[in-house]
Amino acid sequence: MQIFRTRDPDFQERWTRLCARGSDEDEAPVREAAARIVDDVRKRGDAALLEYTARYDGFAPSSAADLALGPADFARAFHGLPAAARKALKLAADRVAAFHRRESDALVPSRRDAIGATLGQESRPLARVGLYVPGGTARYPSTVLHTAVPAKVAGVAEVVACSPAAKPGPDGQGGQVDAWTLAACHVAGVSRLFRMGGAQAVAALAYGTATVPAVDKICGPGNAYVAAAKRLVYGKVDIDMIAGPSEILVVADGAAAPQEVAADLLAQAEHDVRAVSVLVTSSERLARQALAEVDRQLAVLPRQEIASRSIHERGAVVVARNVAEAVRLADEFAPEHLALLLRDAPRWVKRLSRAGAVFCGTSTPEAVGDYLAGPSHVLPTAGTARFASPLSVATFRRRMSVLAFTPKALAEVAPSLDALAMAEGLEGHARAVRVRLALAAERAGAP
Ligand code: HSO
Ligand code: ZN
Repeated sequence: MQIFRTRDPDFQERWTRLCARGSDEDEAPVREAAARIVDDVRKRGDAALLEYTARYDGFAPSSAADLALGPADFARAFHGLPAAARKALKLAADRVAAFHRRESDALVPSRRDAIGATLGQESRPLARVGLYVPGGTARYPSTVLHTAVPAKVAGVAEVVACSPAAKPGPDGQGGQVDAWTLAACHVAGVSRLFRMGGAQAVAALAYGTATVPAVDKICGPGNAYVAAAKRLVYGKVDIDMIAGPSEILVVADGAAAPQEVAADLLAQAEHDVRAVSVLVTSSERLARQALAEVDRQLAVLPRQEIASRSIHERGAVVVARNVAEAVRLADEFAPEHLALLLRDAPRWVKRLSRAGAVFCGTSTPEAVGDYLAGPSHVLPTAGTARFASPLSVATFRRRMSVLAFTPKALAEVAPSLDALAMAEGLEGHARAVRVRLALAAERAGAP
């Protein structure tokens, strides 16, 4: 884990490099492979989807219909779990729903203005959305909850999910999706889960196949191929964001506990070898203690191999001159997760504007947000918190503007409208107004 200080002569160079973490989906080979797959599924539908699923997930059902699991499978999985597991899923789902129900639509309310034009906006849920739930080395039932629950709160009628099945075991049996993920579909009200992943899953959801319905929007995190495919299908469907590897930036002062700092860094690092964990601290002593503690905790972490590569290849400790400087750097980094292990954490929030989610104080570990705090854990990564927001109810709704003029209001603005239309050389527009004024005059003059 590299360590450097803001007063080092080469600080700016090192910091800029750290901030510039890109994601591998920008790499040409990933983009090209994703484009080939998307194109193939678009053209050949289920046949291509089945081929890629067999090749990449080792799952080869006899018909594409077998890719889908439904409410009966979800209910069976849910009721097969121990009571404590069912309780945990329900608690998480309830808290996520409760938080997202508090979201407001922030609409422009309909209002009649001085000339008699009634103008406003209304909002409607998307009809059908597709959620990508990552598979691979970890399972993510929490991601089912943190995407499907806000979608249902938004009023989406049909929520379908997809997730790659586990690789077949020694018995050769493929197609397994873990019980917790299926149970989460039950709790969240998912309609169908397709056992498919990668770029082929994104393409199937975007273009539709005989088996997979085309959706209006694809949401949820995935690997580099998924991210590249989402970029490719954007425009045919909407997407939530391009998610890169998970990341955390911890800002800690001298009073922070090194054990907590290290645990938060490792909780992120264990996700993925490409995860990014950064500590920015005002205390040289804490920096040293945290480094030692990371090594101690790594030695006994089950996912040590992944976490160790992430920490050593992508992790960093930065020593700042003071807390204000540390907070300024954190904002510049625009992390997905920003943990403030500071004595007066909430006070610093007003200085921040560029983080996916801010975790204030020692009793708010980032892990609480991953599972059951309430706000969705799908957050902008890779510095996109500069402009992007967390997944929310708004992600699943769209607005439409509604306009209604009275004849008097139209007459009032007609001369200006005419002038604008003629200036653009669009006399047809001008005539569409003039014809109404003429008809209105006729009607008024009629006996
Ligand atoms: N930290 C991940 C979410 C997650 N953690 C799911 C555990 N499960 C990205 O925000
Ligand atoms: Zn996590």
